[in-house]
Amino acid sequence: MAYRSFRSFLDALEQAGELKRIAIPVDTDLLIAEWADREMKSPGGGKALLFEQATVDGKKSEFPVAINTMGSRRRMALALRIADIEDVAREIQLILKAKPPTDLREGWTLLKQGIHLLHARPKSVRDAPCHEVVHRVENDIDFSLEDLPILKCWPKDGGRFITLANVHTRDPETGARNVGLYRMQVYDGRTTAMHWQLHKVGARHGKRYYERGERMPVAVTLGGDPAYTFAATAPLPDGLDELLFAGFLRRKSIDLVRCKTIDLEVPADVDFVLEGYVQPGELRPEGPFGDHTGFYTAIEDYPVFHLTAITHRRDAVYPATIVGIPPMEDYYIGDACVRIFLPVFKMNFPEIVNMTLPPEGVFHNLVFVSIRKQYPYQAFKVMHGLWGMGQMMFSKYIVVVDEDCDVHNTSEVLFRLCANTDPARDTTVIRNPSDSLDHAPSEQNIGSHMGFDATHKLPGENYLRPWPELLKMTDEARALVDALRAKVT
Ligand SMILES: Cc1cc2nc3c(=O)[nH]c(=O)nc-3n(C[C@H](O)[C@H](O)[C@H](O)COP(=O)(O)O)c2cc1C
Ligand SMILES: [Mn+2]
Repeated sequence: MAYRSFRSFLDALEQAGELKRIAIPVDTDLLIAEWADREMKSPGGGKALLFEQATVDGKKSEFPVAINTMGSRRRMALALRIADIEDVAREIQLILKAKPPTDLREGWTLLKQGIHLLHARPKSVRDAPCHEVVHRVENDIDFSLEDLPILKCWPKDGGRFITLANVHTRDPETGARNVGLYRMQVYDGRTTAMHWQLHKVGARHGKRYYERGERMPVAVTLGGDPAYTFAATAPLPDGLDELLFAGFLRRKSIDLVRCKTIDLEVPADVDFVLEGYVQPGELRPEGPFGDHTGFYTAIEDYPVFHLTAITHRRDAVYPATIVGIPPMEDYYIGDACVRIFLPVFKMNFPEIVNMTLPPEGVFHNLVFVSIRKQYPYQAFKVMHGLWGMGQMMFSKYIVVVDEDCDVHNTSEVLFRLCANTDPARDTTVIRNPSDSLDHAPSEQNIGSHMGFDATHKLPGENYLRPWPELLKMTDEARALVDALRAKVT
């Protein structure tokens, strides 16, 4: 199920008619971004783009640039090599429900699940495609980050940004690995910013090293099986290894290879590895950056990443994305994540039927959740529960609707919201941590969130009249009109 390389994923996209090759020179300074933005905003997310002649300061780069490779439901499924994201969700649901088998068929199913989980554990290897070409900073001053086709995305960005960086770090106390997708602003050929925000695991690992006064090894990988990048964006609980999760997703354990200049391991088949370190206490202004909020995030101090080596495959492709006013590629990444983890939400809240983060809310601003409501104030219980779950803490607005409302139909949700709520009675405003990128709260990282109970009201919810009935045609009339319409069209 796994891809041997990022290129083989691009081949699969091309075979599926999901990739456009662009053979003419296009510059990495704004032009690839503008081209990709139009593609991402075309119906259904457009196609993936492969810029075969990306130019940097007018000079053709050695490496092509791939962008929007996960920017549709179809491409997201192709990235994980599955027919449908729901297949993974079903598998996770099965594992969560796993119990001692009571008959042979159940036993067989469990066994197969066990094998998949066994496959998930990473293995160590010595030879790696990502080491085909090795540039150590100490003895190879000719090659630097300036040789990579790194994009400048928006006119007022503080510089070029690596946008699909899989950042590998280790907890110095437990040795636990983490991989997070954090952007990196290029300062010069050997130095970048490291934009792990306050609430992210990379930042927590960093804090441990700073407390010990130790230099922190950091490895950044680009490309390889897209399952790696997807796993790096997934809001897994702290301590759950993204590479184990990626191995589970692609049904094949990941081959890990030791880095050349630091004591960390990375997937052997990625396209590029940037090896380096973060020095305790060193901070430098990062930004501005045209962010997925649709606004520029202001300049702020972030840790600095110092490069010690760049290694790459001989046939490396540079993977990129851009973020901005929705809809963008990242919506489809987040959407796949919510669908895959729906069983986990349902396990915690059995009343949850469906849930989505619509594109307009750029991840955290808006959540639609449908529930099977049985008792008074249950919608509020679900909101508070979600606000307490990992990165769901950032959810600015949560709208809870009844189970018969399709959360993927924003128009239907807004109808329920408008029709079913009395604002004073059916809303709640709470205090919670805010996403670092949210510019609306008066102060960064803290703010208020609002929940809307758009479900039908039960006795005990201060609704003093009988709840009316939603209009619905009879099945018989519907079938008859289906038949009649077939005669005229
Ligand atoms: C395209 C894209 C860019 C992102 N950029 C950042 C970033 O610069 N900083 C950050 O902290 N999170 C960023 N994120 C979100 C993190 O990848 C996400 O919160 C992830 O779960 C963090 O992993 P962690 O919990 O292991 O830290 C980005 C996500 C996407 C999809
Ligand atoms: Mn993590």
